[in-house]
Amino acid sequence: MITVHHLNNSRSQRILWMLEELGVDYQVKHYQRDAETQQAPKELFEIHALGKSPVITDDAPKTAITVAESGAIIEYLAQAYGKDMIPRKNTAAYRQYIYWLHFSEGSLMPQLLLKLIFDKIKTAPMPFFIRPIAKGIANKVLGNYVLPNVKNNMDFIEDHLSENDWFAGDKMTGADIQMSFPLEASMARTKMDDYPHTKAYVEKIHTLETYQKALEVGGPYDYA
Ligand SMILES: N[C@@H](CCC(=O)N[C@@H](CS)C(=O)NCC(=O)O)C(=O)O
Repeated sequence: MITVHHLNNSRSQRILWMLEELGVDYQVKHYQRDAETQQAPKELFEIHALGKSPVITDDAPKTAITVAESGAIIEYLAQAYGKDMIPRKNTAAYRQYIYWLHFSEGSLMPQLLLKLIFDKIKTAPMPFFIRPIAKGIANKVLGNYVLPNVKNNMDFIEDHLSENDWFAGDKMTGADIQMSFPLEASMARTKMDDYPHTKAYVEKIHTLETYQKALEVGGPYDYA
């Protein structure tokens, strides 16, 4: 049986969606973020050394295994339980699948996280005489580095989705599931006026029955 160690309101939501899409049996162990720090509880360190979510354990078919890191979990589940979520090897669609599976956490999420952190610095509690300095530095990093990179990434995604219904090939794959979280997070924090295809894509995945079922299983999720 697969167990998803699910942290509320987190990337782990997409693993629940993947499992609903695959139609395999699984159970969920729920973990709650600390209300103040938003950190995961320390029980997650008992499952994997980094103490993050998602992480899954699977005691089938033969040996018990633990898999961490969303992209690796999606790839593992697709390989083990449903090849339909991976395009055929050595095809253009397969190369796209690998690309977007890695792009999500490797390129896009770091930029979105930097934006979140530097935006937070501007409003963090601090002595009044420090604020203009902190704000100045944050605005400089945002303006010179972070925002141009976020825009570049988002323009690139918009371009791709203006010509493709899905990220890899002509049907949904694990790459779509992996890309869902950063796009949802962007939509929650950014005006999407310049990204109509990306916005429509996120709205489309939100209507899927499997996505809705995963939401019921996972509990409150800010980005749906
Ligand atoms: N790249 C990792 C990121 C894992 C990660 O940072 N998860 C967040 C939830 S979205 C987490 O566990 N945060 C709680 C913490 O850092 O204490 C993945 O995609 O699995």
